[in-house]
Amino acid sequence: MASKVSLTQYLVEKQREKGLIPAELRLLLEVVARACKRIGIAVSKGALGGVLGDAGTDNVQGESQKKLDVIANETLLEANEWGGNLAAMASEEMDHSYTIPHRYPKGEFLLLFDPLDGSSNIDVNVSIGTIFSVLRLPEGVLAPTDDHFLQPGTKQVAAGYAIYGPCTMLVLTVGDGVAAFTLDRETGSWTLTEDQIRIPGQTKEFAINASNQRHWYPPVKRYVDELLAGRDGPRGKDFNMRWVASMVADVHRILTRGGIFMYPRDRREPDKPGKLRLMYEANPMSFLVEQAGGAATNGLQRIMEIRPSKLHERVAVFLGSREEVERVTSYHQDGD
Ligand code: AHM
Ligand code: MG
Repeated sequence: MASKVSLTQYLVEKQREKGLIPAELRLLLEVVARACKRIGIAVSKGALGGVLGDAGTDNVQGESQKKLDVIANETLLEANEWGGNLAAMASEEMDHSYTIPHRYPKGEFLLLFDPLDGSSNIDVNVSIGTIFSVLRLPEGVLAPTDDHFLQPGTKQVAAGYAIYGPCTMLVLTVGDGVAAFTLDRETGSWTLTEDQIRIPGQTKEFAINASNQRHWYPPVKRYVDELLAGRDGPRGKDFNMRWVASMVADVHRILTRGGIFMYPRDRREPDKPGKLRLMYEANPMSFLVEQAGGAATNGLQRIMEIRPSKLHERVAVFLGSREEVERVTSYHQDGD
């Protein structure tokens, strides 16, 4: 391989030499990457592009949408609907799945995305991103509906995210490890900058929104209290805390240098299983983290084995360095 490997070369190798992915999936991922490039350009224009601020609408979960939430959603839909490799798409920003219109050829894959993750950071110029996941349309299905998306994360054939930070990066798995590509803004191409990313098993860094502390259930409180006790506590070492409030940025840091990310369910809404969305956030991030040697649970079970019951299902999330995720999960054994 040439010294600089492009996204296309990387995917062609997975397709041709390793026989890991069909050509249709490669083409689909290239279109997703192209859409992310476009979203990244819109993000980087900021106030000059008129993309900041509220859109004046609410999404299906009653959250107010930012202009960029809407722009990113439309960019992904438009880029992907005519490619011929998809049967339908589902988005955090849409009530129901979007079936590929009849005027375009239909493929065998389903694409899910959180078009703009970290919306609260858009207007303050802090890293945000796009998260995506690819499933197969179940065999024999001619007209896909929301129900056909309700597959456990173990069925994902690809997942990844684009992060719009100081540089724009694409982090991807097709089930053969995790690779990171950096966008060369001058040539417009994605260049492989890290392959086979590994998350260290141990860490000294954790990420949680500590302002919710008073609402936490005992297992999470116990785990974080032990971290905060530092070298004099049961863990015998000092821990550092980081919370960007963009899952993409927090997970990117963990893939880069280790750590644990937590968004637990809490007492504010005892009937809700958490804040983050299983299909658009937790499953794709869990696939990446597991492929990098880490772990991801909801405190009770492996996230990727959860059988979703609805498209916009929420879930508690503990992911990152394996030993830490196993520890906090073990604290949940007697329930919370
Ligand atoms: P979003 O998809 O609407 O942006 O919400 C998800 C985000 C995550 O990126 C992040 O981890 C979390 O919400 C932050 O939540 P909080 O503001 O409660 O700290
Ligand atoms: Mg999100």
